[in-house]
Amino acid sequence: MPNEALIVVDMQNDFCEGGALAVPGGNAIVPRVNQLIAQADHVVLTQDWHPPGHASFASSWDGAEPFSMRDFPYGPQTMWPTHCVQGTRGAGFHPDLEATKAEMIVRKGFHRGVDSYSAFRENDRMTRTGLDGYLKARGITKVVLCGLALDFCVAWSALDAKRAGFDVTVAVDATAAIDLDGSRAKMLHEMRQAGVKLTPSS
Ligand code: VGL
Ligand code: ZN
Repeated sequence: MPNEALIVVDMQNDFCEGGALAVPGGNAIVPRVNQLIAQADHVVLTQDWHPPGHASFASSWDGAEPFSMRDFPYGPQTMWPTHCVQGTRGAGFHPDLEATKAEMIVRKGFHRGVDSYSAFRENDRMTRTGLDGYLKARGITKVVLCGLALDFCVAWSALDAKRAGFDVTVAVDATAAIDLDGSRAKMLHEMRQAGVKLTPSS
């Protein structure tokens, strides 16, 4: 459909097996993601793109453990292993991802002190990436999301897309989850509550 865009979230080496923040099942979804790309009229890719020493890295703080929580000026923030550093191989797209057709690549997480799970709004919930305006300027009313990780960047992007007024579907079979402290079930529930469509439906 011409008014529909596929948003492929963070299909990067560091989020796949062998990467710094590997999501179990990340490599396995690439063929399914490529199928969705082949069927789509418009494709947007997102790319997690952190400067060295980013505030979301446990390594940026004395004594912070990866996967622990830390209070940030904007609220609680998970401490992640160092990942997707700008210009590194880990920040690159999965080598088998069919990226050629992408019309737009949204980079996020480049402000040193603010993380950005969502492709629309950074974790301070204030700073906007511009994707909302870009899609609307192009007449897009419906978005389909896939990629990594289901319970962080895909879910936050889907919820923000819904808040921004788009018709939103998540292709769950083309995602994989980190599942930190039950985050997979929690975010699936939040998405359903918000009116995000989940396919294949269960
Ligand atoms: C992501 C944690 C940190 C994601 C990005 O793509 O889901 N998760 N940065
Ligand atoms: Zn990140």
